[in-house]
Amino acid sequence: MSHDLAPSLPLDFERLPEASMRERALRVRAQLEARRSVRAFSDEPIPLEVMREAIMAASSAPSGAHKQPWTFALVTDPGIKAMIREAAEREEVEFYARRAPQEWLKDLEPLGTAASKPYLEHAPALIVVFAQSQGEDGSKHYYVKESVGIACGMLIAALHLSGLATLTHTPSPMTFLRDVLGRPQHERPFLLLPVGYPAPGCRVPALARKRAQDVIVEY
Ligand code: IYR
Repeated sequence: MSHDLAPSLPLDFERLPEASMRERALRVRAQLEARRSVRAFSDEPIPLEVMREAIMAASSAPSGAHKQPWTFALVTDPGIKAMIREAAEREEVEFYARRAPQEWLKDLEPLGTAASKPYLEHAPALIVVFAQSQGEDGSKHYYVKESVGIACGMLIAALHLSGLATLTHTPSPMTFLRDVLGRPQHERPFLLLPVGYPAPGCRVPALARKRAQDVIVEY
């Protein structure tokens, strides 16, 4: 059996003194803990170069067999944002009025969410993340949800660390995004992220996060 091993290069890795590792770990935690989901955006424009850099940071995520099974649609066109808002709200009206079970609606109450989604138009940019179920040529992709999920986490972190606010929005179902954006069949809408600056005076729910002892089990 022949093996087609990729050419290799030396790993670029900086070994840090433990004291600076501790310092960095605390700082990274504080920075990431300061991220909040924002539902009220200013319509002020944002530097698109920052968006593109954050998307490319996300696109460096690990993926199954390095297939990089993602496409990021960066939407700033007001007409397209309006179409997305209209289609999303049509689904959300159904969701809140009929589709959602009572328990789900009860769980959403503290967040104050509703079928109206003005941020889809007010936010200066939307990123629609698509998961490619296979390659353009029909080639196999692996661990697609895991890979795209990791890339989305990196995207949210990159945008936050670059000074932008985001919302993780998942209208359900969101297949309409493929039609509105004219994406091919093998691309499945995975996540919709409004991005921008928070509206002046923006408030967020006072939510508690789990403590270390609630989320870490050490063996
Ligand atoms: N997609 C709906 C409902 C919703 C669901 C969950 I789970 C949330 O954490 C928040 C909202 C909406 O966007 O309103």
